[in-house]
Amino acid sequence: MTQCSTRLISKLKDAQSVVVFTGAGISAESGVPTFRGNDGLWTKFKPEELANVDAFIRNPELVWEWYKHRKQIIASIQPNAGHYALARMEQFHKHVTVITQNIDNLHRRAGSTTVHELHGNIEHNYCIDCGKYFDDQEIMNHDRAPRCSACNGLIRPDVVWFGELLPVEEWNESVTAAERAEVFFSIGTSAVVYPAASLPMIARRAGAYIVEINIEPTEFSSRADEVLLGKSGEILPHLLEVCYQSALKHI
Ligand code: BV8
Ligand code: ZN
Repeated sequence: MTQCSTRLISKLKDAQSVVVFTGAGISAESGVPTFRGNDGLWTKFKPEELANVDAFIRNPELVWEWYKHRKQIIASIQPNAGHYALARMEQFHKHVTVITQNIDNLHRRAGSTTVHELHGNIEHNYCIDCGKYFDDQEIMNHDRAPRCSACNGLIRPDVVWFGELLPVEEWNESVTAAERAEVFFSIGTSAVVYPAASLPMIARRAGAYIVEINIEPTEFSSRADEVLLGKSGEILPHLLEVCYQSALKHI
């Protein structure tokens, strides 16, 4: 287990505001497949065939088959020790902001209260013509691509596809949080999808202490102040034990 440094312990002891930026890796130990790992989703499917609006209009049945498969996985799993450790972090700082690229809702289910979902939420759906909202109960029993009860338009999952803008408020609040962070964690992300992947650099430029947690080095690792190599579901509970217990002893 990679140890966290005394520098990180002292940074966390005094930090008012901590930001945690997460990607698919933090949900891997819950059983959610990642995108770019060896067993990643993009090794089986091509994002350009599935995660963009043209693909959806061209072949809504294929895209719905993929999202229904992922909805079923996500409905059957639980947050893991990493999600719960982040939720517990809130008792030690004035502000803990979770900024996630994940669409699995696991941070909220683990108890995190400030969560910005940059790429949407797979449990939400809406009509592409009139915008009417549909939750999963209303659409999951359709065999074919579900249609809107109000205007018969195609219903889509409320996620951000390639080439689509991120939700403006979520993005703006995430940038503000990154600029204010004293400690910024980047956890379980390959940091290759923009603009989300620009957040660690925004935080670094604003003076935050940057910690990366991943099972392997990423494109961003060289710019982190500290890299903790290992599974987030193991490192985060350990980090809570070591960093915060000693912080509590100093109070
Ligand atoms: C945008 C859909 C502005 C939701 C996703 C050409 C045209 C248009 C845009 C672009 C273009 N070229 C580039 C772009 C920008 C593009 C982009 O960045 N492309 C990249 C790939 C080059 N971005 C966009 O299109 C974004 N929008 O730019 O709009 C715009 C709009 C119009 C006109 C002008 C400008 C939209 C991006 C969102 C795309 N949606 N998915 C869904 O179905 O999920 S992307 C997909 O990647 C997911 O959302 C995912 O969240 C995201 C990032 O992946 P990661 O989470 O990092 O997952 P990954 O598998 O890669 O990595 C997992 C990591 O965890 C690994 O490092 C692994 O080692 C680690 N790990 C594994 N297990 C563990 C672990 N770590 C710790 N513990 C473990 N146990
Ligand atoms: Zn409609």
